Amino acid sequence: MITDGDFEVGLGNWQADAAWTIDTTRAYSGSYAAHFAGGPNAAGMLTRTLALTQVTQLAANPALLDATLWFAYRIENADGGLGSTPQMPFDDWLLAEFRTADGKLISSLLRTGNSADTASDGLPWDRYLYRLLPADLAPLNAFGTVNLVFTAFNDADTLPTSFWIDAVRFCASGPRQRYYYPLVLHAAPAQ
Ligand SMILES: [Ca+2]
Ligand SMILES: [Ca+2]
Repeated sequence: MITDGDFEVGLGNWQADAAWTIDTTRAYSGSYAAHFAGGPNAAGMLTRTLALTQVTQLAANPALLDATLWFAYRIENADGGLGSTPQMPFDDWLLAEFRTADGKLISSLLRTGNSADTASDGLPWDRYLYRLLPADLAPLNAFGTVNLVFTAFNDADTLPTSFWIDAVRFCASGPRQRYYYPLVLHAAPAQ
């Protein structure tokens, strides 16, 4: 079974810009997590392509109830800046989104950053849970293959914000069956 959502065997099938690496200093599960190293103008995307063929079949089945996306994330910051707009009150930020293979936004999942719940003042790890109802699954089904994308960015100052992602799960469930994210992937991981 493929289980690269924990980053215990490296990036697996995740695609990562240089700013995202596998880190051993922080982990929610096991000993490793994906880490975005903050710094002036640091930017990078961490992407997992999800082939939703099996989920699509499930969605066409009225027995399907819902799907769940779950992950843990951690914010450590040295920057107290509040950005320039009420809609984006961060100097340094992290987004989680579903995007098409060519980068178009399908749905925004999480928008957070340096002024949100940080490890120094709040929970060491925040836990994200999103329950996708059939209406949420419909646009994903239309694409068949979608990217789960974490995008991180730091502004130009020398006050960094670093982010960690770990224990990513995607689970589609019906009344009698439960399919876990690793089982709906087509490709074997490249170690
Ligand atoms: Ca881990
Ligand atoms: Ca900053």
